[in-house]
Amino acid sequence: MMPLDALIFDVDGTLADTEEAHRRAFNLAFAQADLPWRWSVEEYRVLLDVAGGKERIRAYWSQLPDAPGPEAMWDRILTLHAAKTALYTEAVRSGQVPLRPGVEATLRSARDAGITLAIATTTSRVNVDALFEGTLGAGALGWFSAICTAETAAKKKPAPDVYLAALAQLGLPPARCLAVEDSRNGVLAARAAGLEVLVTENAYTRGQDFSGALAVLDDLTGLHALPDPPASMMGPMLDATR
Ligand code: XBP
Ligand code: MG
Repeated sequence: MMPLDALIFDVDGTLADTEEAHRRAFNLAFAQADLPWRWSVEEYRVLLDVAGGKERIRAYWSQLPDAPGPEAMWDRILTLHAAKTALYTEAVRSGQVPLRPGVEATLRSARDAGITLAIATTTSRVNVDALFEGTLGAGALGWFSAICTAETAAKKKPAPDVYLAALAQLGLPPARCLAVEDSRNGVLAARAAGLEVLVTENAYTRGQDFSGALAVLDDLTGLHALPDPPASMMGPMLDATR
């Protein structure tokens, strides 16, 4: 394995356990729109197979008996999703969702070791900004040399587009980068972009098929127990955290 030049992080479920906040925001937006839709945790776990909040609403609505045609849906979906995003950003900006264990230490040790940081997420940019405002502060967004979001790449994970966009912005080959993900969709997207992937699973993704990942950890506090690779890839930053 080549030495590491960059770490490319997924956001939802990886930097922070945000999907519960997303689920609550979806349900609140449905209630405010007088829709009887309420996504349970178990229902949302299945719906998370569809990347992208707008696409997720469409996938759910389409299977209801009274669903209109796709064209008639889209404007209503955009309105619902905008309301959901406002509710979600308010929650995470207020600090309701902390970073996952080991994330801040990993970001800081990567910076200390001179490793470039990037983000490749399916979520909306405004959600990324709100998460940082509610955790490390908006200034920490400056730690990332590329922040690629739903607005960067139309085709969402498991398509590789958002990772390809991050690699292009970094001007780095995939062989010198490592993706950090939480879901099968994310592993498939990163692998399709030629990247090796480290998985930190969570309550929503535990048990998914992470075939193709270099290692599956509970969280980033487990970096020091990494098998090789990616341990040798991450050597400089692991030393920085010792
Ligand atoms: C996870 C997603 C997003 C979020 C909801 O993104 O698939 O759709 O669930 O956010 P990732 P939006 O794991 O790639 O960070 O409603 O803004 O899509
Ligand atoms: Mg994710």
